[in-house]
Amino acid sequence: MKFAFVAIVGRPSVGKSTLLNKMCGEKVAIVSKVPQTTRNAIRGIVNKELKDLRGQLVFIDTPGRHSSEKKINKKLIEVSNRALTECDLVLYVLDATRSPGSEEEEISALLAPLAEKVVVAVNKIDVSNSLDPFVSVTSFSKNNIFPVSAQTGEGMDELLLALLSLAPEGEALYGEDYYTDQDVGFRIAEIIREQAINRLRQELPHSLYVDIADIELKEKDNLLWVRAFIIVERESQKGMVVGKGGEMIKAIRLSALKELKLIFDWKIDLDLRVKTGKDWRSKDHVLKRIVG
Ligand SMILES: Nc1nc2c(ncn2[C@@H]2O[C@H](COP(=O)(O)OP(=O)(O)OP(=O)(O)O)[C@@H](O)[C@H]2O)c(=O)[nH]1
Ligand SMILES: [Mg+2]
Repeated sequence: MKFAFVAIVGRPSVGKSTLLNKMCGEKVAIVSKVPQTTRNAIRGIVNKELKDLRGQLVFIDTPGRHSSEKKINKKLIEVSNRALTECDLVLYVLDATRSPGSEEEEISALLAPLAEKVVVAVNKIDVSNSLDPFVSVTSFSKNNIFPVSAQTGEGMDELLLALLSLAPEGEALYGEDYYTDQDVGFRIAEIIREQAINRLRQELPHSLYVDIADIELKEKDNLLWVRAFIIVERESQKGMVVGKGGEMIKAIRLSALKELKLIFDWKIDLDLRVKTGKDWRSKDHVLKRIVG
């Protein structure tokens, strides 16, 4: 039996969270076109038997690495760094549709000392399948670079087999029926954030977070009652999230409910509102609570 913690690292938007969801076969992490969607170390658990190898891989999805002096970016990089120090293996994800620039060279250099425990996935080969630029930018051997598509699932078994082969012997940490360790409130907040990000433009996706103010399970009705707030940085942004005649917040609420229905068996009653948390992205006490 094999067991490993595997940190998934890479630039923003390369498809780390999509890949995690594909490997888990469940929606564990939210996904969007907007860079820096993931803000937390999110665990996804995969039990797998391939060839003569059987094991449990506990993946840790991380925020995309992007150097910037902004307080929130520094926090996000810290989450990625912590996962790198705590893991047994690293899954380094690159994007086949974007030429590797200086940021990629930086990440490659950071991972070079860990080379023995790194497996490289070049993702989005459903769009572009030329691996050559990546072989030259990374110092990793070609045998350890796997072309994959998190969208179609191509290359998944080869990638998982490579990870299982490198994983140390060990016992499973989670029972067979677990695929994540996130609590219900966090998952609901993330789904609401995903639906908001996917509808809003410009700075707004980066300017918001979701706070679950109240949550109550009414067991006899099989009903989960939730009150949540979308929190924006400035008073002037509230109107854009609410939309004309409340259309935007209504659309976010309905699509979040639709997604939540796929995940949970309860009926969900969602009271969703918007409020301002002035300049929250530069406040340590807020970042401490929501990034990590
Ligand atoms: N065509 C294609 N698109 C993909 C694939 N994997 C991910 N995407 C898209 O790439 C975008 C970013 O995906 P995410 O999974 O959120 O990327 P991420 O690396 O987790 O991004 P951060 O959390 O911001 O670091 C989304 O629009 C995905 O639908 C793939 O294999 N093929
Ligand atoms: Mg992500």
